[in-house]
Amino acid sequence: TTIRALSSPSPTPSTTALTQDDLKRLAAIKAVEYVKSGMVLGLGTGSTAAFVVSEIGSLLSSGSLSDIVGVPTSKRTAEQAASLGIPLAALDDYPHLDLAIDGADEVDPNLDLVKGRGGALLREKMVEAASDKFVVVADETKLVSGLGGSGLAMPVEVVQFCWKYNLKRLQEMFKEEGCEAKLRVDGDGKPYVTDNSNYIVDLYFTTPIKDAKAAGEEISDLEGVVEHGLFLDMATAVIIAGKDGVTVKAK
Ligand code: ABF
Repeated sequence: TTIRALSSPSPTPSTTALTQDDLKRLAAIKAVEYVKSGMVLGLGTGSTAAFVVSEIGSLLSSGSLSDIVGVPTSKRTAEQAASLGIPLAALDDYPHLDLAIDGADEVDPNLDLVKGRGGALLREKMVEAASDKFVVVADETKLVSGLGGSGLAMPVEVVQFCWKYNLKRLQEMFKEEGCEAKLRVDGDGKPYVTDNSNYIVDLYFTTPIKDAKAAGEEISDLEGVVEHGLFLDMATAVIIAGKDGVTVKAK
């Protein structure tokens, strides 16, 4: 069901067009309406999630929110939250969260997601799976008809040991989708290392994945694969900010 949320007063034609960052911030502001004092919150990773963390920090410092515990999904989110005075904890101490809010790279019509282009997919999936509610924030560019359809990366976190072996197995697994698998590297060409000391193999498809559920299970069965970026049947609501306002799609 799609509930048309109160959209922000649409800019008069004379105002400058909303930038992608404006849309991300609008989605973040809408998502923070789900946050209540006393909650244990999963804090997402990425530029849209960063707006959510910033909003929560502002509400805490203004006194509108209190008694929040944040469980971060990456070291960089932990740093941002700590700098804003958000009390932090880990799943070891808070195995049951009230709500997680995070971004996504792709959102399909069933509210299934591709996540992980920010490299934080393992901790994101652990935190979001431990949350009663998982609200996704995204701008309209993330909407796809089928996962993998954006032609951008679908990440798989793998152990460093024999990563080439797993890269080849992943590419072969999706040859029908025209898959090209690439080891993610950072700015100086060295392999990108996740917060969990693993590598990431990014899968690029020329056509959407036919059966995402089966694909997720097959990827997870590969020895040496730690986690993948298919977040299926996990989101409870997706907040999409577009040029004509903010829409909440709920399961
Ligand atoms: C994070 O949000 C990642 O899983 C995903 O890559 C990212 C989306 O980034 P952004 O909000 O910057 O587009 O959860």
